[in-house]
Amino acid sequence: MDTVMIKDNAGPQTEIASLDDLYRETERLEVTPGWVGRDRPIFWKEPRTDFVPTQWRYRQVRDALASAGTLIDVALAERRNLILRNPFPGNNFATVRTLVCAYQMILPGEVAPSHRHSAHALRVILDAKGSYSVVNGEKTPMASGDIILTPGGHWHGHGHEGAEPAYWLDGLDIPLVHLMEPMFFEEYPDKYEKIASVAADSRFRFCRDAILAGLDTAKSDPEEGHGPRITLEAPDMPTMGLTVERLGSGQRTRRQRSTANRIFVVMEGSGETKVGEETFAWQKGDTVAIPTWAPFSHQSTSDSQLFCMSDEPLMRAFKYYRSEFV
Ligand code: GTQ
Ligand code: FE2
Repeated sequence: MDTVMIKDNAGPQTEIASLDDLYRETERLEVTPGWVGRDRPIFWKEPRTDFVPTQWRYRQVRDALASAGTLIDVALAERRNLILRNPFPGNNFATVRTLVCAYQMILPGEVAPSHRHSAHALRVILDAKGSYSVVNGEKTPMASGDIILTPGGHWHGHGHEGAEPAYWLDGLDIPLVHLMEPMFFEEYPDKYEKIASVAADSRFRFCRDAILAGLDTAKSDPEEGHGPRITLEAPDMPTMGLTVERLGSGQRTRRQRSTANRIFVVMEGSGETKVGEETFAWQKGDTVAIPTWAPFSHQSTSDSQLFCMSDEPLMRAFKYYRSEFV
């Protein structure tokens, strides 16, 4: 075997006469041979993930949040939320690879302090009357069936002028921000942002009636991959694809898989979702996480609306998107 001499200004010449020498040298140089086997390989044949298909039941989490009401003060905690942590060992908080969800509750009379962060956020309002969000100074109602957007970098806080605790589901792209590392977070200087305007008709709010009206004229999918479906356009938060689909009682969708990571939230109705080998029976407010490439299909048992948030737009933009019926 030929001997290669490496000139190193910082030290003596190193002679590499054997593979052992070579590996000692690659370690010293902070490079790693691309040809060696490793515990976590660099390539694999098709998408695989540590994330597991998981369901969370709104009723159960809501009861826990109700108990948290007297124990946690939002003025101190900032948000009274319970995060839907995907239950695989070592996972910190993510729900799927790029997205995280949490159920949140605010009590009548409370105001949750304003802040802003790089992560884009949205809320699917489950049970709320009289609560509101303030997004960049604009106060907008958060009522049952609404979907509220908080694009990254926008100040936002929440308040409640109603009589009953208000519940919703938050969805954010924090795991993606952690991956790419552009995180900024700032508390509002005076804690509570002044309300500059009040708008029921806000670009940050898809109100329940508008969503239902959109679904009334939505076309059904000839391939039966989904029910009649609308896309919620959110150009300020391009990391997330947002849709709402309607499933009439007894309607099924075809079993499919895609590279996108998806989270379904039951806005209305009941039914079940098969993911891989598992079947999750759901009702209003429940959440189902579908990691990349897991085959899934829905079947409703009453008229239902399913909200879906996914990283499909990212997958498409990067030319990573693939899907098939299985
Ligand atoms: O309401 O601003 O569930 O910043 C997680 C992070 C909610 C919020 C969450 C947040 C919020
Ligand atoms: Fe936030």
